[in-house]
Amino acid sequence: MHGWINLRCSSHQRDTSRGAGLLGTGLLCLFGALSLAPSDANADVKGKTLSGKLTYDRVPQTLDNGLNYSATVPKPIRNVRVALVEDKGKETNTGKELASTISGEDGSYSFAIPDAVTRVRVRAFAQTTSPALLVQDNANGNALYTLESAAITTTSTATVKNLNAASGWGGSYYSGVRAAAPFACLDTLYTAARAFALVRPSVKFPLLPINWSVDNRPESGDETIGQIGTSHYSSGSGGIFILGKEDVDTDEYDDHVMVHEWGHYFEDKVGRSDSIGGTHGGGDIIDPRVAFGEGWGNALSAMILYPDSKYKDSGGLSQATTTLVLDMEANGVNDPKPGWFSETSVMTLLYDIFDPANESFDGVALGLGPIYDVMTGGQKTTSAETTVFSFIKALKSLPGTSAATIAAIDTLTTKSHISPVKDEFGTGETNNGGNAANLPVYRPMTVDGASLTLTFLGSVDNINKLGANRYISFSKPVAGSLQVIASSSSDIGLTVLEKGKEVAHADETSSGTEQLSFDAKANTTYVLVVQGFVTGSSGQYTASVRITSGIAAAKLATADRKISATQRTTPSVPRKPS
Ligand SMILES: [Ca+2]
Ligand SMILES: [Ca+2]
Ligand SMILES: [Ca+2]
Ligand SMILES: [Ca+2]
Repeated sequence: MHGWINLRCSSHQRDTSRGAGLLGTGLLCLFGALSLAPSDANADVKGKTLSGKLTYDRVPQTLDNGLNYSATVPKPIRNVRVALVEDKGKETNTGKELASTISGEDGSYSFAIPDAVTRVRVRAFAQTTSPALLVQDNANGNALYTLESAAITTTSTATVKNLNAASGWGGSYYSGVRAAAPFACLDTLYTAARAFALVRPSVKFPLLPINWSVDNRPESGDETIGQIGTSHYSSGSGGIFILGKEDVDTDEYDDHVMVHEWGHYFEDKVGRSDSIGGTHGGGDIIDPRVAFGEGWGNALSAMILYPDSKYKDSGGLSQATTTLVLDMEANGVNDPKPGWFSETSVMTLLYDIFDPANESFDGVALGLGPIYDVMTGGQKTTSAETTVFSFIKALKSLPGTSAATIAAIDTLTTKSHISPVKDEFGTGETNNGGNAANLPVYRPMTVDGASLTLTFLGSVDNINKLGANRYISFSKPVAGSLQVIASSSSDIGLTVLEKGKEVAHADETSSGTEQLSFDAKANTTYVLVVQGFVTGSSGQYTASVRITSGIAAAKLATADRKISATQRTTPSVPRKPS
């Protein structure tokens, strides 16, 4: 069971028994001056109630100057578990939990108070129930954040007590507990999950832990002390990590950043992503699986936070700098090389599919429902890899899609320099991203047919760039063993995938021949990704590939073993888009 961090108002009885380590962020008066009733000795009143509203401080972003603390507004703490705790005049941890409820959409809560009980506390957990989200301190034993009142005397028939989780801002730095931050994280991702639940009520999102800490900073290392690299989704732990380091980079109020990471959680838990991750940014001609994954996260943030189409990241000293602004609605901006390999093209395209038909080239207004259907339908089951081609193909194939809508989708993709999509393999695509070797997107091969020569671009700066990755599709009418043999003078690796799942992999030598074999199913489309590992060089290099029936010969004897591709590929997906 989780411990919990008590963000309560208790200056009159500061407890030190649990130690600064667990309390971590210290204590803060959460709802202003206490107003205890003059006497709590009278327990005669029957049918007592305690009610109120729970709020947190929302600090808005600006386009140029980071967070604007002077414009802070209270927002309701929605859908969280709220406990009524008996107060015995001692530390609340030992107080008996008398009842629990769920706060309303307006942050309201209400309890019936047992007749004999005259002193209670209200404890709100940073934990929603539907969908299930929680915010924990990864730098403090994954303690669950809570917001707790001081003692409340309940001798009247109806007692009202409102609680506000304060930002802790002291005018030029955080002088108090940042009690609002965990609830800001929670509220943003509650909004994201609810948006889908509203259009598709049957949606089921599994529990999502959100890891936030004042210690979470952009350093690689040990996440249990706050070295989280950057805000990111971790498929390993199934949780999201959010930056919180004051004067460096905080993300709890950067709601687009948070939803972007939630988009990766969405793909992982209810959809599918074949993205290989790695460094990325606007203007890259990148692996189309990465371009789709990052474009999806950015676009989703603006869909959820519509009509705020501008992704903003605040940071720096006093959080007073807006370090990044990306407008999902502004097609072509910061997109010098548009196309199926550009995350900027993908994000503006996806956003236009969602938003109203509000630009000369934008006649599509599908909203979130069809996007959910595609992401959990055709995009999840495609035999190809998850790219803009598989997404658009599935979108155009949704039942009931009119010819006019299909034509309008084609107009939109054309605006992003993507040819009208015919299938999930990008057949007929004409935009080669500046090098003829980048097309066709997938090269069909015949088992026991001719060999194929692939050309790689050694000038790319990372192995997740388009020029380092080539895609082959193949199938076989009858089941049986297949072998793939690829020869190159340079360093390459082979991966065979079935609907995005790896079925075979070979990356044994630094140059020479890679080979693998696997048991192929009948009439099943496989994708072979050949990855070239030469970067930062000049010129091109090739690999010759054959796919034949039978089992590959024993692995070539070689002393030249090397680290595996999985070790070389960045495991998590960096957030900062540029
Ligand atoms: Ca930030
Ligand atoms: Ca647009
Ligand atoms: Ca639109
Ligand atoms: Ca639009």
